Amino acid sequence: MNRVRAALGLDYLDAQQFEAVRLAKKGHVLGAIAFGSRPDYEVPDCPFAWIDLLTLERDAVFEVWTSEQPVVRDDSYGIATTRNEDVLFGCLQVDAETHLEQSAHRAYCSVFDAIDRLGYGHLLRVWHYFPRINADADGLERYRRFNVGRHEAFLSRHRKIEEHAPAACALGTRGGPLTIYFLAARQAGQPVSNPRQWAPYRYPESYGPRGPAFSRAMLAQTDADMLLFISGTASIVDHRTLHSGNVEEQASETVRNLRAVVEQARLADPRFSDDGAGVSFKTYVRDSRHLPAIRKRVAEAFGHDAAVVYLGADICRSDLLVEVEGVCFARTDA
Ligand code: 3EB
Repeated sequence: MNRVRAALGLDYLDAQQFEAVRLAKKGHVLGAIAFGSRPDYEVPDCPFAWIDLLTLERDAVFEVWTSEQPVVRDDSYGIATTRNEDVLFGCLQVDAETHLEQSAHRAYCSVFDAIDRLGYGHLLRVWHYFPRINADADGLERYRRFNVGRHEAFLSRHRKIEEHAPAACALGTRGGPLTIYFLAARQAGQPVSNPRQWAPYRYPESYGPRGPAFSRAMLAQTDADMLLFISGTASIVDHRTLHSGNVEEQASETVRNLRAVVEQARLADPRFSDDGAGVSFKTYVRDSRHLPAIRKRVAEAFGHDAAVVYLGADICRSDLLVEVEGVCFARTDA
């Protein structure tokens, strides 16, 4: 399998901790994304976005990606990027009030063009956030319009979705633009499927004219670590939402899907393990009253070692109450 030499770091920090990391790891911060209340802090000098979601347990959460190797900043091509020798972090924000289809298409095309020109042509993981995700726009849900634009961008740039779809998630915010941030690499990752679920890009047309272009997970090998990017995972079996209206059951089904994806990754590479430590989750909760029930299930499943951040967000199917994304680090030098 291809190797990414530089080890990556991921932490979910509060404002003070982030400030400390900015100083301690100057020149080694790939990017930072803030979730929570409107920032009253100084905008950092790395690619950065603020995303307007409710944080359920803390004030603000900073998702911070760091690199053992020093990073190079490059904002050509209209996207804020940093890179080391092997991976590139990028972040962009575009207006998403209307014409979401076109906005998504343009944004994705500019991502593809930028990563190709910079020589990091393989998307590993992409995060998408935009407001009113479940709202109707001229007869089609905004999430479905987003899917059309994303799909068309893969076609426009001659990328086969089955081969190139990254791990991803798409969540609804309280306001603001369409924010996209991503990790891309010089070497392709390995897409991982979930035998319990259809590939999203093969969903029936009843979920929209174009399926969502993402893979259930993406495996990337580094010298020191193996990384597994787990896409937003929810209570979906085959292509159907299960347990409509039942948050406990949805949380349990989501855990079964997370385990199935991790198991699949382990088949692809036996050096991968899922012993709770080294796992970070972001858990999206549609209705904050469901937090205790969801937290209970996640803690039962993954123990208290796993780093879990809880965010209030709209999920891309209106009948989904919970979604969990993850990053697993499995050290392979032990
Ligand atoms: C699903 O499995 C649930 O549109 O990028 C999960 C992860 C979901 C990513 C995306 C959507 C996306 O279809 C929704």
